[in-house]
Amino acid sequence: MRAFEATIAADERIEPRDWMPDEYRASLIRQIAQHAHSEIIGMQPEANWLTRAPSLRRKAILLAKVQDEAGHGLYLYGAAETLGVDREELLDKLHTGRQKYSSIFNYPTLTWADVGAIGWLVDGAAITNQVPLCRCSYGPYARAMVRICKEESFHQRQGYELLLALSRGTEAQHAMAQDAVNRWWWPSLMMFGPPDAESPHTARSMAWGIKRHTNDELRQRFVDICVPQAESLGLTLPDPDLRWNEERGRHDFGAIDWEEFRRVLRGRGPCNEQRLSRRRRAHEEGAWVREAAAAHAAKRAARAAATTTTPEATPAPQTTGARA
Ligand code: FAQ
Repeated sequence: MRAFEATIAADERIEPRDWMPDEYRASLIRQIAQHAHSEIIGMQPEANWLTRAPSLRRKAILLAKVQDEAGHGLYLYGAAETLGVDREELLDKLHTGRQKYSSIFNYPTLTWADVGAIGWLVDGAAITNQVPLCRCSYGPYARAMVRICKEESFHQRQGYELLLALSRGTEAQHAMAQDAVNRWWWPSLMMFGPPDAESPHTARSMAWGIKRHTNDELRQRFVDICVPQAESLGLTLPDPDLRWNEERGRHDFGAIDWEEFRRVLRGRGPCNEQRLSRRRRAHEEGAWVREAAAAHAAKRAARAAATTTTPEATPAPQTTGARA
């Protein structure tokens, strides 16, 4: 216990073999699993546009992004496994609704501009939230986040660039970009989680160095980053109360509809059912791949064991007979 507290106080990393309080382990498993689930469920809204990307270049970029998200899921499940849980068990909890994934992925992608809005706003919010997680007190999670954040920043830039092209395009394209931003803005602000006063985990996660900032602090940071970016894009953010507050040196913004957030978390968002049923189906349809990979690994292991023979079993070199 003392070694754990000293490591946290010195802002050093806890590693898998170190002793840690049960609640610390459980809270990390909860957060990392939710994060991993978000990455793999988060592939669905954008994958919806893979076959309809407007050019080969856009399709290649989007394919790379969606594949990155699968990779992020894998790093994160790997990080969770270092805490002693099994990946199959985590997936089962996702499929049976016992573990959450981010609310944001329960909204539909109605037009091509949504791909840009997801990149700019959703990946932008993800980076704002995740850069501080690179300093998380749990080593494997912190290290996974470094690589994930590098890839997320490419994702964010592709979204911004896509929206800029639409915004500077025809009137219809500009309107499509604006409509996408109007629909994704408020759900993106909800990604940061409930207000601090209603966040049961923040205080303890901050004391343990898992989280470095509160939900409201990060949400505010995100709003301040987005306002000048929206101006450069030539798009407006759908909030009549959004204005610079000279005294605070930050932007004030309107009230978030927390009832909508709670509804989505209860499974009643526009796409909750579709997202989970597709995920379950993909898991079932992928069973043969997992079985084949396991059979292949077992065959290789058996072959390796057969060729690694003990010295006693090795036939003695022949000393008689013709010599070359
Ligand atoms: N959606 O006490 P807090 C991505 C839950 S980025 C659903 O504040 P905490 C990249 C929370 O789990 C998205 N549930 O909790 C990408 C808790 O539930 P529980 C994923 C939410 O942990 C981009 C309860 O509410 N990012 O995928 C949400 O201190 C584009 C109370 O909340 C991460 O997961 C929500 N928005 O703070 C992929 C980042 N917010 O467990 C594809 C890592 C809260 O008590 C395309 N996670 N809840 O039943 C975190 O930083 C934190 O876990 C927070 C929540 C900030 C999400």
